[in-house]
Amino acid sequence: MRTPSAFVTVALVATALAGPAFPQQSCEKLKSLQLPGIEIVSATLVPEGPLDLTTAANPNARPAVVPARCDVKAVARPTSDSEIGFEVWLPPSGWNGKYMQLGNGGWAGSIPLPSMIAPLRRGYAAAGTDDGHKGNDASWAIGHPEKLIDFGYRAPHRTRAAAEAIVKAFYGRAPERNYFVGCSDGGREALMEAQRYPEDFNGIVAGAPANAWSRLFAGFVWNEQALLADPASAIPPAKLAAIQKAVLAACDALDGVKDSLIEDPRACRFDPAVLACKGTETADCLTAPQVKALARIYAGPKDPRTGEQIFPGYPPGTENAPAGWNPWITALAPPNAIQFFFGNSYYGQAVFERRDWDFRTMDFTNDVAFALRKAGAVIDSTNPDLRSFRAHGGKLIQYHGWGDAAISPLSSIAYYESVRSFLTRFPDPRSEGRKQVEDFYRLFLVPGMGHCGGGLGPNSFGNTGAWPAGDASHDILTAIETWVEQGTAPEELIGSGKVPEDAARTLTRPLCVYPQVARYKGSGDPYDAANFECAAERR
Ligand SMILES: [Ca+2]
Repeated sequence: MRTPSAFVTVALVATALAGPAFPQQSCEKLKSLQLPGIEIVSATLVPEGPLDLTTAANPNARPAVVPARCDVKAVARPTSDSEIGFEVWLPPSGWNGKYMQLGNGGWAGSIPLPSMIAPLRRGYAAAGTDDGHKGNDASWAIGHPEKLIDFGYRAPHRTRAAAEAIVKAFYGRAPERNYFVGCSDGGREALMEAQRYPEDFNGIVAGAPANAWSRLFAGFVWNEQALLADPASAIPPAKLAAIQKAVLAACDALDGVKDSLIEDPRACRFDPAVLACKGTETADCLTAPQVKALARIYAGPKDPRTGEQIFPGYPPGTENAPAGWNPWITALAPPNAIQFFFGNSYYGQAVFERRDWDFRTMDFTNDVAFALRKAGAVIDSTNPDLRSFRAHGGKLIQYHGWGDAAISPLSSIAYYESVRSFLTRFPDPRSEGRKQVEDFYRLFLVPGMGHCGGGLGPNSFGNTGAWPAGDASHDILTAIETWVEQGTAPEELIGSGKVPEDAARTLTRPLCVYPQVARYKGSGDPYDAANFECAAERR
């Protein structure tokens, strides 16, 4: 068996030679690599072939063909209660000299293998972690504060450090660039890394971040209470089409194009009362309790004592979109009631650690404050101080769909603005004005898009992990690479998708750097990005 010191020697020699990015040793020998607090479970050279991607949360996942890789499975145990599973995939040939770590979804609990395939195909060494537990709820958190920390921030950070050592041992040198790409919980992890470990990554893509976790999940319970306030409050899926239609009638044309997409729903003033049934209840109208529930969902949770907005409500316009409000918001019965599941698992299991916790007891003044102090202190990634990340030269791209029924996109704006506000007190002499933030952090809002993808409109721009095969110049993953490696910041992305009213047609649309919006030039095909420009204000 090779000793640790022999590994160090190999690494030093290879570094000195700065040789090509080929493996300096066999994959199998990584099994005997000695790293403090890390157990290498296996190191196996796997030929290209189908990989089983089923997990507890996704038991019906189809297998995918994955390129050849040196597959390193490992466990990190930074505390006696830790069991952080992670996996590193190393290209046996054609390594691009870089590392990409992929984020999780929901409560994590499995390694995000599906997201690791595209980076591997692109030549990256790719890795992901299960965040320190198995399974997709938060029952593991009861009585395990160290596991909560592993989930909150330790697992991605430890994975990053261990993966670098594994890459070094295999190729003889460390990655030249390090990237983190994640959406939802992965977006939370992405911002956590930028805030807490600003030197870990050169480039970060944070999609639809669940970074204000405690407040977001309070919103889930808020919706739960709104829809179950009385038996007549529930909003049946059959009524979502009428709601969306009424919203679009009021707001679609505000952006200059009637296309069933609302470029900036903040400009939309929609009163749910217009849907009130005039006589007999039908699928096209809402009863008084349903109007009240809908208004509460749009408004979002508020502290009943101070009136403070705990978390933003949901923008109107995609209530009936695929994977939209049903199942995210309005579904009431398991297994489809996603927000109910998340709200109850966080407040019941992670915050109060009581299996019998009842969402009806939620006190939006004291319980949210308690959550922020307790679990939120390790899970929430809302710290606006990105000075160290900026000083380190880090670049951050964030995106969020305007039709996200899981996490209100207004939350992304709130975090971005909090960073901007914070940094005005600490100006970087190399930047001016608004560029203080834009020089390292840009936010893109996507009209119609659902949670991390899906929904309506221009919802495809490399966000779902698949790099476009052809011209990728406006793809988000190419954008972060270009920004980090060439210093050129993205001025716009191009999203593509289906025309909402004609699924047989394709549309493209510029996605603009917030706070700019895409403005129709006034002539030409409104489904062609060429006929739009990113502008500071709506006309
Ligand atoms: Ca429109």
